[in-house]
Amino acid sequence: MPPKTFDKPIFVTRPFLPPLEEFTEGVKEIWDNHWLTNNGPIVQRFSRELSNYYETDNVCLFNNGTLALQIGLQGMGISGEVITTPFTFVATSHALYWNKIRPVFVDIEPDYYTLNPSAVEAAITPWTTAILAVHVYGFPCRLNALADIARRHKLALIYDAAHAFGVSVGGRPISHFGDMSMFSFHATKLFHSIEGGMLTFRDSGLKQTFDYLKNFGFKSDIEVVMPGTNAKMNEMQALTGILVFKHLDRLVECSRQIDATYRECLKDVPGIKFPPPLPADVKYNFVYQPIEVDEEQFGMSRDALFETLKKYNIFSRRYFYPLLCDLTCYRSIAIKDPLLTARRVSERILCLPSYADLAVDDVVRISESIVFLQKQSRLAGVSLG
Ligand code: T4K
Repeated sequence: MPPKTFDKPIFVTRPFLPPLEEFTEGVKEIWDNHWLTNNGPIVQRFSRELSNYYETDNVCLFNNGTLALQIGLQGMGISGEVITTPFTFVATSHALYWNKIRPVFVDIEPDYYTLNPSAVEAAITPWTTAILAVHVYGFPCRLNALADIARRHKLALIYDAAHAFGVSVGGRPISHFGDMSMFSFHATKLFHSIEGGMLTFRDSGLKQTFDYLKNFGFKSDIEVVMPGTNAKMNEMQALTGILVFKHLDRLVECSRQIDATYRECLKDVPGIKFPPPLPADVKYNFVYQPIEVDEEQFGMSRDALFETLKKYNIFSRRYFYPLLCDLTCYRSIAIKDPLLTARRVSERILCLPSYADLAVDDVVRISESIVFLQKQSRLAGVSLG
């Protein structure tokens, strides 16, 4: 029997909202303070909480992750060429572009879709100044291999950790690796502050520069020491972040159960591949639910599955397709790496709905729809793609 269509759309994600009473209580404080932005008391409190959580004073908050990364690159003085991944959200390479840096796209690895260290090393030129790697879906990059390459070639190692809030490796927060990490607190993330972003960094001397750059370059009310921009987090964002933060462990646990349910329900479906379980020393956040769809084995292409699921009110997403290097704005950049893995993965990847409020019964229903479509397309003996 065909699966029942969901009454309401099930999107790939849905922001977690803290209990309204908690939010109202916090808003009263903002009203009492009459302080809305420009490093207010709640932003300062949020910053302290994150400093404690990440065990570092080298934390700087921003109004979104994209500007955090842009300013981070600028503050570190990165220029020339930066080796990066084409399998990520556009903001990663946009941040390079806004700093007039040339992105050099190289291939990813097949299991966790992070930068392939050998491909990185092969792409180094005299103009290379940094590696910008992405912990895509929160999967930690090849940390040791990348650190080794960066050290030997004297390159900065920067992580786009937009997806990796709450991830740790060997008991160390993911922010402890590399020279700088950027986290996104966008509403679509497991942990969010409506919009928001954070930099963590090794060199404490950078803090002052980042603070100047996100506030027009002001040193005092009459002294502007650099041409900064406006990238400050406001009090409403910080309040939301503080309230969501209190629920983080539960959010991760709900997402873990969703992951386990999908894996169980879809384990025997031909042509559906999950990333392998992570090494035991990785504490993961289960922020996305990526699967790969092999058209030949599944009987239907990834795109056909993506479209057909919509008929059941299930809105998955092709994060990340197309590859960045194939987008109109980056197409003119010459690419030496054939990007074989990135191309294959990008053609097959599909992120299934996953968010803390998604009931496990609904995950089972989504999975049943996928099983049904696979069987149906097999019976039809033709690809719907
Ligand atoms: N680096 C990486 C690797 C990133 O993934 C991102 C952002 C960044 C850097 C930049 O960080 P930020 O500057 O954003 O802090 C979304 C997010 O907007 C973006 O933050 C995220 N990555 C990217 C992967 O996903 P879209 O264009 O796919 O979002 P949208 O509006 O289509 O939302 C997805 C689904 O979420 C919707 O179908 C419905 C649901 N939704 C969304 C919003 C905003 C809700 O239910 N409620 C909502 O309020 O980019």
